[in-house]
Amino acid sequence: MENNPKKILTLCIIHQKNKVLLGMKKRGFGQGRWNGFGGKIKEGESIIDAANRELMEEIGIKVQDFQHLGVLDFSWKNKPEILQVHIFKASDFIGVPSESEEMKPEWFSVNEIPFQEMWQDDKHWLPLFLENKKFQGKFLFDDADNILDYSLDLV
Ligand code: 6OG
Repeated sequence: MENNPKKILTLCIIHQKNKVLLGMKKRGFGQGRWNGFGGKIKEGESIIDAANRELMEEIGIKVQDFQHLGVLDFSWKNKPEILQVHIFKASDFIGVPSESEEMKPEWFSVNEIPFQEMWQDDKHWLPLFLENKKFQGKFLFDDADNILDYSLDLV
């Protein structure tokens, strides 16, 4: 539908035992926050291909097995668009995580995840993600990216 404001995006976090690989977003949407790796799906591209393209562009790695753990809808009070973000986990990857113009990768212990420097939704769903639980949710933000309302359910 030409008026449908929903955009589909990927977000992949590498999780190995007690550590996760996050990236500091250096530019664009979410700049200055730690996050997983991902971005918008291009026309005609599968969601898995998009997840791998973004991993390669952002930190130069490739994944063979993704777990699709979550679907989150993000909206903002004064904006029409909805971002539907598909959350993926991978444990193994090919390549060496390397800094790009967009992202600076870094490993964090699962006990030291930098929630204060992440999107506010992350502290709600990352604990489920770390336990391999499947979830879906919706988050509504204000103009300053603070959560106004949310719902989060196991599926
Ligand atoms: P580009 O616009 O750079 O992709 N993303 C979010 N991630 C979290 N944790 N919370 C949010 O709450 C997010 N909104 C978007 C999806 C943006 C990347 O940022 C993710 C993409 O991986 C609002 O192409």
